[in-house]
Amino acid sequence: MNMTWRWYGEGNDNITLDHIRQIPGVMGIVWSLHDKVAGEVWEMERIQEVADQITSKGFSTAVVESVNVHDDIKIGLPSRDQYIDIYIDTIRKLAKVGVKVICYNFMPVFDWTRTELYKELPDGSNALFYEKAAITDDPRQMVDRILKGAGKFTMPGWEPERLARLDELFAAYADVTEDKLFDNLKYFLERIIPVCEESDIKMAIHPDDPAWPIFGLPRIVRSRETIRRILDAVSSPYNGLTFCTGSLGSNPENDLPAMIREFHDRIHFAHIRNVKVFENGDFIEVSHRGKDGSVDVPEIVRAYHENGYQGYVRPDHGRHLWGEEKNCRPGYGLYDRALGVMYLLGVWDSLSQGKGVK
Ligand code: DNO
Repeated sequence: MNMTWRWYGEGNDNITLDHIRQIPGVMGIVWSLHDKVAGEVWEMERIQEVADQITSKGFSTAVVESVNVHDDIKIGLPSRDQYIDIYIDTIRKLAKVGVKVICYNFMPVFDWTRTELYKELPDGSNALFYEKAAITDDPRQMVDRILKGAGKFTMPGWEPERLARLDELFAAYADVTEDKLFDNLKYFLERIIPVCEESDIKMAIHPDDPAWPIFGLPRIVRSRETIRRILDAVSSPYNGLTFCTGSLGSNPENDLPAMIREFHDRIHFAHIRNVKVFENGDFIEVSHRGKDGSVDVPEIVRAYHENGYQGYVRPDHGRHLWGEEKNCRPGYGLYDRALGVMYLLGVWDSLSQGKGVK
């Protein structure tokens, strides 16, 4: 497994590349041009500038998370072709700085959703929480609540500029059913995958988080069947997955190790983290340790290990510890993610004893 770390860029993250260098085993930085909105052109100079910062500290630039997909592509408007052309231009440029995997999502309107950013855990740390009953038909309430509770950093996909257009966005998705969204994803993939094959960049779709429809919007990456349908729709290995155990693990019906065993050769990026799911369906993000939550993290690592997984991995989210609350991006502090790296590598290394699996 090739361990990586998500970094939001200079001046946009409280964690520096020098901090990350001190976490054992991290080989690559997962990066993006975070100020770019979906559909905007990525200039080569900007790409090169961030890639140089990353490589100058000895890290690989192989994973970009995310190049966001414009809503017109998800909705299937005639203007989608022009946005797909821009996406293709970005893929070609990213290939020039050694990018091998692009993580993206196809969730309408929102990226991942939580109802509380700093819910206290029994040990006094705090973490992202999802309360089912707090998600009503009115997304505006949720948005106000999240923006009010936020510190100096936002959650990805919850940028205030974007949320200001909420009513307009909801109206635009009014006729988009699950099947229509799926067809629009297929259309997008059919256009970009040949370019990915030429450029040797693998697309890795991120599952919906939580793994069910919210606010009446369709969600199509949430279970074994829905994932199989997407991978079969365009059968190239360049059409692959970001397998996020926290997102898919929000629904206890998802048998995560079995899904890894089925999809491993199409998983290009693994987000490994734990969630504790309560009986009423609420869930909270907890430490990576298997025993602390509902996701059997050692079994997840074992499923990758037994398949000789060589792809990219990141510890994904962590709790906020030791004064991090509101001083780091929600879910993206330094300490718990660093503990997560060590836990994941610990399990991996113990499985590798004497077997020579890197
Ligand atoms: C959350 C992330 C997601 C992910 C996007 C990919 O922490 O995993 O925001 O980056 O869904 O486009």
